Amino acid sequence: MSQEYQSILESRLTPRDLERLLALENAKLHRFVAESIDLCDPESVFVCTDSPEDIASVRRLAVETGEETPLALDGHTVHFDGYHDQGRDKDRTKYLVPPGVDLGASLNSLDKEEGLAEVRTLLEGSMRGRKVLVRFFCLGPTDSVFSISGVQLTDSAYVAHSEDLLYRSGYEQFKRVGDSGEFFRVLHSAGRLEGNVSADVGKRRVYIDLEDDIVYSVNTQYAGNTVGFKKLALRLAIRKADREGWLAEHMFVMGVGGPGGRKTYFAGAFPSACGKTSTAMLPGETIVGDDIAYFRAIDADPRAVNVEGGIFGIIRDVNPKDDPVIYEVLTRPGEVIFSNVLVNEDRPYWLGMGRELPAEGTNHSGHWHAGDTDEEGNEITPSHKNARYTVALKDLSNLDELADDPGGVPLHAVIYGGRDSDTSVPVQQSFDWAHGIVTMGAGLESETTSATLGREGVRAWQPMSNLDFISLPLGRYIQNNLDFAAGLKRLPVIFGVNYFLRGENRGYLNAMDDKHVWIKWAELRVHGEVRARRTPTGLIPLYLDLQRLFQEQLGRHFSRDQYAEQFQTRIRENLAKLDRIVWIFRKQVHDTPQAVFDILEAQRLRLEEAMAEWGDYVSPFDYARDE
Ligand code: SPV
Ligand code: MN
Repeated sequence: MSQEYQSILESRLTPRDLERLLALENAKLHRFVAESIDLCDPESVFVCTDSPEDIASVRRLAVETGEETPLALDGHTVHFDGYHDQGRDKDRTKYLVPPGVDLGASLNSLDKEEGLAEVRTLLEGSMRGRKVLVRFFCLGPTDSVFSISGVQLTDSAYVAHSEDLLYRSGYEQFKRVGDSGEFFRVLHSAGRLEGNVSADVGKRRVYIDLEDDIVYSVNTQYAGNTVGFKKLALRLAIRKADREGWLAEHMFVMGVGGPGGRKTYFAGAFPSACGKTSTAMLPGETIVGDDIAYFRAIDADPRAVNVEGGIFGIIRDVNPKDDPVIYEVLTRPGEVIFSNVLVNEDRPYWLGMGRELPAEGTNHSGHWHAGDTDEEGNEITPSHKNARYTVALKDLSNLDELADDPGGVPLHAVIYGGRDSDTSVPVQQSFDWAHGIVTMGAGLESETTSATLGREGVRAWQPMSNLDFISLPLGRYIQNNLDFAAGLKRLPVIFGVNYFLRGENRGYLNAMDDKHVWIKWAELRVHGEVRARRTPTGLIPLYLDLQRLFQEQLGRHFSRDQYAEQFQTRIRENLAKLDRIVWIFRKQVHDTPQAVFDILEAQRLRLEEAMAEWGDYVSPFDYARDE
């Protein structure tokens, strides 16, 4: 180690912490820690190992600093982010790129030197008077071809505590690997605090240095901007995957039961707040992960892992009927961090929990009464719409038995879904891998939600639900997805779903649990056990199969009229969507693969032919049955 780093570390770390850090023989790591401490100037440094005592001390610290407050049930705490720090800040999340690198118009990037200078100025002295926690994690299962090591420095014990629940420990892995291998680095400071929340959110920055695999985040606490190994590292992983020939995706992974006790593994991409976690949590099925997946071909077999070890889930609408598994975890003792919920007499409350909420309490706005408005006159909801819970997967009764398997799970199917009120059918299978990747993945649109700052309900292009995190020129990222199929001995089957179709009076056409039927149908299709109808946009279920599945799965009747309304092809809307998508691929993406245009054009021709024959809306009963 250079003399300079050594002397910084020796003067700032206690002998115990220094010894812990030096036990990891990695010069690049030592340098990162020394430089970060020198820049942020914390009062003390805690190097956290994987030991239960160390992990418990982080949990205690989060309460001591006041970032978390214990609630009535044992193990439950609540954390509040500032009123204006309640979602991912897309505008101020930027890629730092060296001169000459062009990521394309849809990616937010900034000259590297300029960005580094700016964020370093904001980080300078930002940790004064506080303790910095140095944490080590492993993305993906440990001891696996999927494993990626990561180190995070943060002055927020809440962030560090969340990471304990969300990631597999990585100190021992760093020790084993030593100086070999790449790793991700994250530096976070909540910045100046007022009442325990980041005070300077106007100077919030999340900058991602793609060359050096370092993320900087400052003046924010919301986990999506600060828990480095969530979406921030996903952006780094997408680059690494591109270099090494695998995929990093914004997807859940789950096991779906089929006839005879069979299990079929699905990965699914949905934009934030569009039913992703509740799909992964369907009662009776098993969860591997709810947010981020890595895919690799191992001996030509497609395999998937959950990058994480926990869930940072949206709590809104978690109730005993719609999300019984999570509801149970949130209402019994056990380690749970609630964030931005309403608290009354030490109990958490949230929108859609299936019971009446108190008319006052403490929430993300401070002390709250029903009817309170903010400075812009907007009504303050009792809990924030993006309020969350953080739990470890090991505390769930439905955790899949292969969740930590170093070889991952076999990837049998991929689902893409968005929030689409008027265009796509509830479920359809693609004609083949490329058709699914292009029309269901790359062409996905979704209406915006409260998981990101900004206006809600605006239709936006959301390729693979990953747009916010794609760190490559988009065409290249899509090509990587197309190429993943090459040479596989078994191809995952691709499906498109839409849980948000609305009828004439704008009401939703589907109940929340209908998704279970779509998934069960898809499971049968993977094994070729039910037939389908061939429409211009994909293969849809037969009515009788859905009628049977609704009865078996939900004990409900599914009528022919419901089928006819939900599964009709809305030709006009589909053509309008194609126009929008083709325009984006022509004007906004500078490296669109030709295959994208070819596949979209073929879809247009099929839609136009159907329109010539049947008109603007085609009944599903009009289509022939496919084998
Ligand atoms: C999402 O918004 O997609 C999340 C939460 O999963 S965040 O950590 O904000 O990304
Ligand atoms: Mn997500």
